Amino acid sequence: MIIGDDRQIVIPELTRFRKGSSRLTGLRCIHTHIKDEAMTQDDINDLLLLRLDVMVVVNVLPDGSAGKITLAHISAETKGKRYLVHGPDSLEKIETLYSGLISQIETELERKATPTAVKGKQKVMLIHVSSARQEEMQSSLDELEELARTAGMYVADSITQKRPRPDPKYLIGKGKLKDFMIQALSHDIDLLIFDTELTPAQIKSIADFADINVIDRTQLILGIFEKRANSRDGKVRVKLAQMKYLLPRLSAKESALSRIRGGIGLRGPGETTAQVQKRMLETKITKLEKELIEFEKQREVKRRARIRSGVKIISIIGYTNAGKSTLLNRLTGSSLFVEDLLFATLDPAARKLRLPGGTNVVASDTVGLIRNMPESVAGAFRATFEELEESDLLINLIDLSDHSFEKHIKTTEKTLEELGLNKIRRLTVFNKTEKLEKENTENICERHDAIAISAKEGKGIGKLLMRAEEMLGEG
Ligand SMILES: Nc1nc2c(ncn2[C@@H]2O[C@H](COP(=O)(O)OP(=O)(O)OP(=O)(O)O)[C@@H](O)[C@H]2O)c(=O)[nH]1
Ligand SMILES: [Mg+2]
Repeated sequence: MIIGDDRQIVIPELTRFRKGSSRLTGLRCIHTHIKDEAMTQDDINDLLLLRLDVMVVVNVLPDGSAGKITLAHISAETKGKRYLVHGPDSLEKIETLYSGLISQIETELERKATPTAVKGKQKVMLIHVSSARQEEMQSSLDELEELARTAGMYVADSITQKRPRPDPKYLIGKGKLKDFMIQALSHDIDLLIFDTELTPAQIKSIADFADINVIDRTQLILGIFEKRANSRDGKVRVKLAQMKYLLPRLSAKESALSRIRGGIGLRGPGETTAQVQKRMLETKITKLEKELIEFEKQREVKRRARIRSGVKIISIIGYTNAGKSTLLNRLTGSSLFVEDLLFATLDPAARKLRLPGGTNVVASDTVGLIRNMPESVAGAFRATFEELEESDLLINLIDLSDHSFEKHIKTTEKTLEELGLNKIRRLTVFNKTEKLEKENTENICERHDAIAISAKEGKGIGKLLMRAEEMLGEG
């Protein structure tokens, strides 16, 4: 039993006491109203946002004794009203109604829950908020959905919300956010993913809003990178990116843990521990950065050796999932990891290759690009891109079968410019063209002065190699 006063009630973290997969919290909130009013909208919001078993209002009579009682509970209906209110009525009536009610609702909720096909996967809801045009929003959401799928999640729902300027505190209006939260909770969502980078303050205030996990696009990408990194080098980079993302958000996370519910705010007790954790994190960051410098030195040695040998370097760059690793496999007969997932490659490989005219070269793969690459991630992987500097030729590989291929080209252009790599000779290559009309492909190729290939089926590879050798000879 948790007892509050006339101002607030502090509900501690109770999940470890829960048994089974109950869909409600197991908490019943009973409170009094001294004015002669029954259930208020705030009471209902608390019921829905906290997934309480029931919300009970006891009206207090002028002499201090208990009067009529009102009871509200979450409805198991997926459509229509999300809650039901009974009363005001006498205590006896409400009591009869109450027996067996909760287990009945839970059974019903369980029955209507997640289909078995997605069991074991995290059920997520995506939220995109911006002032962009509808199609722009949708294409961004599509990509977020791909990212979520790559992370092994099940996307149950997604929402777009047009807003000229983001709300500094909640990103969207408080009312809208409340509606989204209730929608998420009633669909039994495990996680909300925002299609943007949230500020520390936004994460805190959104997480304080309801008992639901919230992450942003950056965290999702970091999570994928974490799963994908195999080499020590890659692992250190990802860890570093994660810590740099976490550092400014530490205090926010701390107080979200010791969160106060019921719509009444109070500072969590975690503020000082956050300071300690911050210092620890800073120490770890310094250590990892040192380790990374060691890696850079080793790479530098290898690089020098490569330059001395005079072997030309061809690097395959492009948007994530374009087929870069597939192409490198095709060119060099290797068997690098290829997957229809974003960021399959985090540990780029380099392989020797002999071109048709007899030129020996080294061909290398790169980490895929994505639009709006989070700064923390970009920073940690920048060095691996800077190595592209010594390339004699860049093969810019583009998945022509992707509707957003023109945006992908722009992202690559922008990245190359930022890294000062736009002076290096570049060959534009369209991949996955076996999926498209030949005539159409030819037109696009002409416009972009590009070569069409299918890395998967091995089409156009000879032409690509010849063109590459020609370009290498030119300079
Ligand atoms: N239809 C078709 N699919 C292809 C072709 N080339 C590659 N793919 C597929 O595209 C997906 C991505 O290929 P990868 O080689 O992993 O792509 P990547 O560019 O290395 O991707 P990341 O490492 O994740 O950035 C895989 O499912 C491949 O089988 C092609 O020519 N045609
Ligand atoms: Mg790859």
